[in-house]
Amino acid sequence: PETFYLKDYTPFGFEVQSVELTFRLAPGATRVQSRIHFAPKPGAANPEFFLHGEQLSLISAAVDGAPVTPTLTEGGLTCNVPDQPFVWEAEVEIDPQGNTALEGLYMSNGMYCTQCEAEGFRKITYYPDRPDVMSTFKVRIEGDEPVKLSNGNPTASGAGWAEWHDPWPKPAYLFALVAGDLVNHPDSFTTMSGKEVELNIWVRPGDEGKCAFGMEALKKSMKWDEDAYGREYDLDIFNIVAVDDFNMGAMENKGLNIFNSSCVLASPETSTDANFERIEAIIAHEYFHNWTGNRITCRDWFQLCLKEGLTVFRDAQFTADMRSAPVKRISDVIDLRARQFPEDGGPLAHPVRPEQFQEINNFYTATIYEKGAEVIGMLKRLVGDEDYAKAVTLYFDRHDGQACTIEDWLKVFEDATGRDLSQFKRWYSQAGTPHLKVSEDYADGTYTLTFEQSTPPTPGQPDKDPRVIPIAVGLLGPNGDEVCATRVLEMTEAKQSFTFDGLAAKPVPSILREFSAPVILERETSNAERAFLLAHDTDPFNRWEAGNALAREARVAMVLEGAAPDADYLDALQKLLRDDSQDPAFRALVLSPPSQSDIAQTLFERGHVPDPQKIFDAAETFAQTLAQQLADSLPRLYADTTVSGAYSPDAISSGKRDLNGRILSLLTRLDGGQQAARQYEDADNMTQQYAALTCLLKAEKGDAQSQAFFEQWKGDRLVMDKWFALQIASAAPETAASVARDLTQHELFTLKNPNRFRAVMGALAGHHAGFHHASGAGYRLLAENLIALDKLNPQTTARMCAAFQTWKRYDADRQALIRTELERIAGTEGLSRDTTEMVTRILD
Ligand code: B3K
Ligand code: ZN
Repeated sequence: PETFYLKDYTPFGFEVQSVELTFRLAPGATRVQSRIHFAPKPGAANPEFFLHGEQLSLISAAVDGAPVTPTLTEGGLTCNVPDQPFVWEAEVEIDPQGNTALEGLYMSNGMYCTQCEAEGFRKITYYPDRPDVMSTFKVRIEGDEPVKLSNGNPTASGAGWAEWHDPWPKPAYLFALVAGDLVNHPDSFTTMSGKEVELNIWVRPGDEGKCAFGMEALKKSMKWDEDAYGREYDLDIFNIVAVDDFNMGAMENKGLNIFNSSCVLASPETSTDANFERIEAIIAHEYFHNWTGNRITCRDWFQLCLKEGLTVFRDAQFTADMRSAPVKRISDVIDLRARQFPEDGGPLAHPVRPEQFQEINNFYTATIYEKGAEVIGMLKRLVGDEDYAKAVTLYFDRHDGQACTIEDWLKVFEDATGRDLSQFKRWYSQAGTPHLKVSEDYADGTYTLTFEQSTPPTPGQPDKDPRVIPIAVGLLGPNGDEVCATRVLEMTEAKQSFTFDGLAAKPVPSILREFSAPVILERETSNAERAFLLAHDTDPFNRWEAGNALAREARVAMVLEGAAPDADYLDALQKLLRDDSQDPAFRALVLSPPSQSDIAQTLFERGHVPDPQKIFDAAETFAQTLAQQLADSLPRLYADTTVSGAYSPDAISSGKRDLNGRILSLLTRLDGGQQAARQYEDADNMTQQYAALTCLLKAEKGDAQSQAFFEQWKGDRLVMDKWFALQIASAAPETAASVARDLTQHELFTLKNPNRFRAVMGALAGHHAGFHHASGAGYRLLAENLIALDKLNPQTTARMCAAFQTWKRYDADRQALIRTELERIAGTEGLSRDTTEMVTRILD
């Protein structure tokens, strides 16, 4: 397959002045007529007129009204066109019904919908399908469907047709069309300049009752973007549509966001607290794209982090403002370490701005999104809040309506602050997570911290240059008081020292507060010091981090030395659990252990070969010991954290329920599931029902409840996804793969719905000891299903291949088993470009 390079960027030779599209909808044979005004760009001598197009049947084409016969090529067409402005017209036929890839125009439960990012528009009609080609769109939809939506504002409609006009020039990847039998949850929002905007969430009949929360989240997002960034909405109407079959979470199409129904539909009975929080964040994310992504878009797909990193950063700020900032930060770092660090440390490592790809859909990664957001966080920390605001305002002023690059983004910071960001730019060009080694020295009241940075080689990048690393540091005195408030050290050299004067005694340092840079901190320290920080640090992130390090060291000692769970750590946990002055959500986070995959990564980094079964056993032993030690207080703790009264998904109640769920899981280890069974019976919301069922299944006491749950919810696809996933997540390591295999035979399992596929295969891949069971059954099952899915849906297949990315961590036997499966996938005839690229990179 062809490889595309950043260095090869060339602008398109034509302006697109306007686009008019007419859709005659029919499931197996939709006709799309296009009428596009092109004008050669001044200065471009005889540019090639190439339009992308895939899986299209060309019916007719004309230039300035005269029929033409274009040359059809691989992936598009070329045509002779005049050297002055002209009108291109074409009619194509497409097959939405047969489109199982869920890219372009497809059908989900009888409803038409589109997904164009990144390169799906070319499956709708012939077009220069690249983000730097922007135009206004007029769309006419003809069909019997009662609801017909597209981007922009509605202009006219009649029996069997509707017309839309989007006045804001946009790239084709933001095009959207929806048609079907939908019902709406309406509302409105008055913008800061007093314009009233009509808001709708469109869903399948029956789902109307699950829209209210999403609508509130949307209004909060609109208000927040005005308050925090001065960004106002710019159309008369904003529509959100929920779709069951969707490859990812949601899509920010201009004025017509399309959502995976799992990321917008919510009700207390069917959604957990975690679902509510995620929905709020994704609605915000897509809405915020209206400015960071849509009004200012990307010049080419190598610049993807320009919109994604920034929009993730903005949605994280929003969540921090709506909920608890420290809890959000801790959760984000847990997520970064779980998803981005393994990517950065393995065969799929790539820079935040990649320089090459075969299939761009394979680059919607944790590196582009989450590390992309971390880079913006560092920039903000370095320049300060005020200059950040100045620079971003300049970005909006200077680049509104443009398709931009990372250079444009950094330039507004340079211009607003006078800083030189050329070294900082390495964060965009160098892959890999820097390791930061710390050593310390104290003499005569002066404390010195010395840092050394190094980044391991990544594919195609053997050597790395030192980066700019903002290191937020505070110092605590021996009695636990802070003797030096947070200071941001700006590291630019490979090795660099910083001093703190006038100290009465050797301090305890709190380094990388708020996780001020996405690095791996390496520091020789003691458990006593960690416990001290857990008790006294003023930075909540580092307090959590100290507890997390204690947990990690305890696990590592158990796995490597067969040690007993560390007594001091158990002690510290108990104290914290009982400390009612602490936010329950924070206590829940401290109580949640590092994931088993995380421990495997730690062991690997320290030169050991991780044994997944041993890691699993250590986790079990630890939890059992903790439960026993807390035996006397668990019932009271459970009672104290139980939330009663009407369900509300707010941060305080959900934090409390999170803690309560963790206490219940400890309690279940002692009472054989009695309390969990009671909670299951009494639960009037999914959070408590699901938490109880999880505990019961884990204890192998939940057969009856699992059956009942199935009967109660078999009609609800989203709840059934939870049921599928939970069967696997709660299975023992030796049975996880066979449980998953049985579930693929279940009547409700289908390859056609990405949510269901992810529920089963994602749960298998997420069961560390089960997936990596020495039998290789987990690897085999995943490979078989990836091969089957690839024929229908390459995008979701390719994404799931990442489950194998950590394979080099494990022993030779496991590596051989995985290699066999990867080679089997790679050798499959007709394998998609998406999956081929992923498997090849992982194998390399
Ligand atoms: N921009 C979309 C993701 C598109 C993925 C294409 N494979 C959603 C988002 O990031 O908001
Ligand atoms: Zn996004």
